[in-house]
Amino acid sequence: MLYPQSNTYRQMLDLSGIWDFRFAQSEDEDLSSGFDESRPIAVPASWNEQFADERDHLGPAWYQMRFTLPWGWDNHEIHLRFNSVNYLADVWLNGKKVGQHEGGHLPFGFTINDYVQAGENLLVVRVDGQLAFDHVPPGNIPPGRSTFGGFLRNYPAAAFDFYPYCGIQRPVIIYAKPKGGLNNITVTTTLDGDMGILTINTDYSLSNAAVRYSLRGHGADISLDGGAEAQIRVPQAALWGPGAPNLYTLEVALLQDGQIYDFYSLQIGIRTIEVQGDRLLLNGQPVKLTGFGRHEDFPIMGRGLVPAVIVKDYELMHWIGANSFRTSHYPYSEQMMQLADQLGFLVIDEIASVGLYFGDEGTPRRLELCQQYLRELIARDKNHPSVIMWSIANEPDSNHDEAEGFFRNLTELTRSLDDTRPVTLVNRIGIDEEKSFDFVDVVCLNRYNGWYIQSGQLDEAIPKLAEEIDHYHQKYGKPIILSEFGADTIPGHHAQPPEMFSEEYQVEMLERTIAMIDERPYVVGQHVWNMCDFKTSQGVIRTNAMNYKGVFTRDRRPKMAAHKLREIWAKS
Ligand code: BDP
Repeated sequence: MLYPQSNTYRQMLDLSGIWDFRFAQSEDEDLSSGFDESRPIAVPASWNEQFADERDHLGPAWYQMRFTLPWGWDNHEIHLRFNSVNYLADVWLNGKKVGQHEGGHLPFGFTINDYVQAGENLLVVRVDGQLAFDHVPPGNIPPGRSTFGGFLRNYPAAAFDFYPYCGIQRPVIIYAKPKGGLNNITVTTTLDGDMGILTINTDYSLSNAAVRYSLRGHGADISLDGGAEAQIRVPQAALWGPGAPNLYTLEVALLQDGQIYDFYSLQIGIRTIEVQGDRLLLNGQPVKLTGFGRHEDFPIMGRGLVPAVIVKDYELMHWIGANSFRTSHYPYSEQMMQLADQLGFLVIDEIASVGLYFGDEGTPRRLELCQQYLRELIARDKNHPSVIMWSIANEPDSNHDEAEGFFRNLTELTRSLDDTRPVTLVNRIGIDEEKSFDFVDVVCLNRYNGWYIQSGQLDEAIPKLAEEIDHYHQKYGKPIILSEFGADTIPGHHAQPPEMFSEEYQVEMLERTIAMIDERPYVVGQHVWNMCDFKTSQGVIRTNAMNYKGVFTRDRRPKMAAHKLREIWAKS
């Protein structure tokens, strides 16, 4: 799936702005032809923090907006693209149903030539963010079924630890492209000595067409005429990696009778990523990940796209010496991914399969959704050099008998869609028999020794964690990433000797944990939980409905631990 772009052959119109909004009066209310009474709402943004009431109202709700097509689009294919709507979206144009999409963090779109009209068009979207046991991620699950659905109920009752923000959370774009033009471009890169090899697959439906490929940058200026498949060899390739995010511009021109008919340009990084024994190799060299699990979360915007926050977060990650992050616990915006390529960050790209449990009638539907998310994610992110690994789940109940088949299926599906990147699953405390570690490539462990277990006792916690990590290493011989470790920390709360929730305790826990894993070369990654404090559901373990494990506050001010991490990571 190509991100829309404007050039001589393609045009796009961003529908961001103030739309009309109202909550549905009932489940079966039908406002698909439009409505008069409404309140204004910003798009993109979650709806929950925009109003003075109804924060926890998860829908359904109705959005509408009016637009007029730009001049000259008549002979083109016209597409409507939603970059992210959480959770369930139903779309009508001029009163006619265009389609539906389930799942909150991946783009979807429709060809709308049969729906648009000259003059004004009315776009109506019904969005439902209500939690349900057979959604992914799930919520409102029967008591006792999983960690978050246990006796400690949170509100809203998400089976995951972040606020279930709803709405049209990323831009809505209309774009026009030449009929039968470029639909898809897939680029993979390999190395032969210092020769970079690009293998390109292009999809289009125009007949009697040819394709001209041009690659420019870092001294290269290569043009090649071919068809849907091509290979470009780049002598003395400037490789992509953290610290040297070398990108080439690949231009793909679809030709008819020697004339350009359609055109698309993309940024390509030449790099390899592989697992060899218990190491992770980037461009053939062992790489160690430093960084964070994050969230797309900011006051008022909720999970809505805020370009300034994206830029700020990369600035802070650079300042602190991070080289990577995991898209915990759902795919991040395409803007975030494009900047990862440009700025040289390594990304573990995760679908929204968090809070998964087994043993009820929802499993088949949850599997279907995870499969759909993987297909959509890989279609969206396959060309990003920054993406070095696919994560198929965060902390599922993966010791359940049903889990093995479930995750084997997802692992195989991932490999069939992209065999160039390792696959991982992120395991949680208390899963003694992780069913997936036999078949995934990288062992990701979320561990809270010194927090949820051995609380307040770092002298006990660190050796226990070391023992467990060594056990996993011996058992599987695969690279290990400590994908979460951390401590809730109220900014400004101090204690000597350090105690839980104080800034000193967070510093000491992170410092001692990192010192321990730094002695183990097979621990190829350390991702602190979390980069920033973030909003979650109300519950007895979440003061102010916040998770305070950030090393930065929610408004991006450093806690003591941020300075400590900067000192530690500067040395590595
Ligand atoms: C882990 C989850 C993460 C939570 C974190 C925590 O993966 O989503 O926010 O614990 O409790 O279990 O802070």
